[in-house]
Amino acid sequence: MKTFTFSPIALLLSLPAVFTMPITVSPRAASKLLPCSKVNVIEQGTAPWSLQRISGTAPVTQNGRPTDELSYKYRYTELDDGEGVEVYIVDTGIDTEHPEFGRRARNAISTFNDDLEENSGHGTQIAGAIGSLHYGVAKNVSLIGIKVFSPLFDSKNSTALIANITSGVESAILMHNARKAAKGFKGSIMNLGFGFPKELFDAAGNSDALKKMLEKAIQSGMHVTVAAGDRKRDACTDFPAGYVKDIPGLIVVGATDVFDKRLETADFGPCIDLHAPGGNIVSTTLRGVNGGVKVDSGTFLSAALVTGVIAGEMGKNINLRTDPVGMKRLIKDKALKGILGGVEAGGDLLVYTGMPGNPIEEFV
Ligand SMILES: *[C@@H]1O[C@H](CO)[C@@H](O)[C@H](O)[C@H]1NC(C)=O
Ligand SMILES: *[C@@H]1O[C@H](CO)[C@@H](O)[C@H](O)[C@H]1NC(C)=O
Ligand SMILES: CC(=O)N[C@H]1CO[C@H](CO)[C@@H](O)[C@@H]1O
Repeated sequence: MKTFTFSPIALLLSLPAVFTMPITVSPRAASKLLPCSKVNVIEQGTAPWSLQRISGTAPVTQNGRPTDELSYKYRYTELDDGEGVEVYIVDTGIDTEHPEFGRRARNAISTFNDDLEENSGHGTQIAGAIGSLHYGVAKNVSLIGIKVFSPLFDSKNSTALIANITSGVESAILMHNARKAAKGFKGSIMNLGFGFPKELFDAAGNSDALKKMLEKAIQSGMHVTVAAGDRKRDACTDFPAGYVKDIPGLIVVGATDVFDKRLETADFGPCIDLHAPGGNIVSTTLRGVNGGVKVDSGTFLSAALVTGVIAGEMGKNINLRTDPVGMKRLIKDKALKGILGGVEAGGDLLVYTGMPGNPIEEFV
């Protein structure tokens, strides 16, 4: 039997000792990836509550701790650190020099033809929740910024706004297709952490362009995660979330708080596939702002967590790497069922990495 050494990430984070426990992985993945049925479980004792919640079956016990304290426990394995998986973040770009990303982040394209610099922080928050060292689910993914929003440009022109998003999505598809034949390609995920009301698309006069492009993304074998929207209304009326009715391969993510209740500000309803933590989520932001750390709430953060979970699954389920529909089924099958509050209108599932049991909590 092969013995695993300490994961470099555990050293980087100065985590408690790595311990080994048997975990269940699908037999197909096991035969391909594992010399035996044991794999190291890494426990990060300095995690945000959101990472503890997605990697255990039990609700988070705060025991007096604030939600933004970094003392929760995240358990994962070397197989689900997302190594080699490429995540296209269609947003405001990424602060790629942020030390939380190591050398794993880059900005590929800006639809503004500018210097690619991230001027908002929003895209960096998303990138952090997906794959930063301390706040990220998949601590070894490749993060690729596709800049389609910028506070420096007029966003009131809906035609230009939709054109930019559509063009950014198209760029991601082209890059994904170009990478498909490359040696060691492990698959791609497109993260869409935004939602706009239908009226905006109507005003833009080309409401189907983005939808068609997203259909193409699914057909080309990209996994696509979508924020449900944060207008406190039916997610079917916000887009791209509402496209899930016509493009069932999209994964629409609602948001919950630390009590496993739907986040009050989040969209709801039958267009939600599943929920993930989205209230008071600690993540990265621009290095120049508050030391590069930000606590924030919204479905853009819950969708990012699901992106990270999918990246993890891609390490374990090789057969689903370019099968968005199959991956969506797996993610929904593994999710915790019937435990959420405030989700009567739909999506009573909480994303779960499948890590058995719960961390041992010791309070003094
Ligand atoms: C990511 O994976 C690469 C390749 O396996 C490895 O060399 C590197 O140490 C890993 N990085 C982290 C932060 O785990
Ligand atoms: C809005 O953007 C479109 C596409 O970039 C452009 O053709 C149009 O002139 C713009 N409209 C206004 C009012 O600036
Ligand atoms: C590719 C594309 O449509 N780019 C547009 C993005 O938005 C700005 C205005 O905010 C336009 O000037 C670009 O042409």
